[in-house]
Amino acid sequence: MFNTVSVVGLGYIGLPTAAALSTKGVDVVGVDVDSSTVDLINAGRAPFVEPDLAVAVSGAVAMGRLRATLHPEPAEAYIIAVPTPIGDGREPDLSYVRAAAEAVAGVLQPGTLVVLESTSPPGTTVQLSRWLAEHRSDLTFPHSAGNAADVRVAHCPERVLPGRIMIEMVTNDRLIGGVSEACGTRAKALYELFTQGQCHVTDATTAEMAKLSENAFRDVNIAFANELSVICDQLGIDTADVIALANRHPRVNILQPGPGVGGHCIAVDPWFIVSAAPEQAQLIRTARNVNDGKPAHVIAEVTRTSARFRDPVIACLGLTFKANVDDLRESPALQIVTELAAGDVGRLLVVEPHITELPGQLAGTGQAKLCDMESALHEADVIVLLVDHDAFRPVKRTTLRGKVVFDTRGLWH
Ligand code: SAJ
Repeated sequence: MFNTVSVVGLGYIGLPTAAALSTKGVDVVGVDVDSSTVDLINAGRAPFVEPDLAVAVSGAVAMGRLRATLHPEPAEAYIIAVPTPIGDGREPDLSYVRAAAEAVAGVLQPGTLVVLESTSPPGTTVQLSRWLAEHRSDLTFPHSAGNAADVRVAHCPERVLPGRIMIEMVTNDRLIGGVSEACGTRAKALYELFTQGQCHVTDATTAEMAKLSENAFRDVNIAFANELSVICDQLGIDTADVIALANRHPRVNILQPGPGVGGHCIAVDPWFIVSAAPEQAQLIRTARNVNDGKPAHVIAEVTRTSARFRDPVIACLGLTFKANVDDLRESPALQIVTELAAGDVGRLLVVEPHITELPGQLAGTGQAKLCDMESALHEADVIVLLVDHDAFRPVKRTTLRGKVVFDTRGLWH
């Protein structure tokens, strides 16, 4: 039913989607503005680490089912998976979606489907239809022509968890939001090619809001755990004990506190809701602020304790935004270590098994060095566990004896 599909934006979502589609007998043309990404993919390599992705990409390219280009070519369907960041004022920045719309508009034909996968504020998919229409007065679009439109436009928000993308890409249910009913039906047919989960069809704006609600739900629940941890620190009570015991109730399931919430999704998407309904989004805004405030709490505690030592050595375990990934984007751990370095709090020994060199912002301070776990734990006066990597789990309790330990994740509890 679809012979050629184009995926616009070959990042954490677009490339795995392109690889998944190419296993279903579809010819996939990936489009990206970054020529080094395009070259790498055409050489059969993935530009970032995600379990099972490298083998999927090399297989798809070797079979001739996947290739990458800088400019869109005619296809039966386009999947747009570009970033939707927030600007300085925490307003959604839709410039990448608009640029993608402008890039594909010129190659649209009657019958083409355009799907927006990027997490987007309510109304963006309808706006995408308008942006496409601005460039093609010869075609009709669903925001004005409904089911009769030449071009079909839908939203199908990505829902995969980094670290499990290749599995969840296939097994998760999908939300399909059509700008018209016909758009929803067509988009469902595309996703049913490679999805084993159910495809739930609704309108575009409901699908946008449902996706944002998923991430806001998680953010609010993590904020609850983070606020509890700050309260327990203040009262001298062990947070991990409190949560473990409270979770023995059949209807209580408190998430894990941490050094803050990172990544490019949960720390960003709730702001789209706040920006769409600033008066009403009280709890969602507060949760964001609670989670954004957590790194400062960790920094203050570590700074206060380290001041008790002469020339303190501080082991910082983990830099990534969450466990078992190599992704440093919006990482609270990186923010904490960078600020400890800038504040000259002590000599910092950074243990991060998923990277090979310190990021520039940290290396530049001269206060931190990348270190293996054994020597960092041996030398340290203060140990700050920031990421719950599996590699940190088997630390012997005797190694920690006599040191001040901040286990922000409750990993060693
Ligand atoms: N975190 C905690 N405590 C917890 C769980 C997470 O502090 O109990 C922290 C993590 O360490 C990390 C941040 O929250 O810093 C976010 O991590 P995550 O694993 O909860 O989520 P993401 O950002 O990797 O992926 C989320 C997922 N959304 C939901 O689970 C509702 C994923 O399914 C989405 O596809 C993704 O956002 C996205 O792209 O929107």
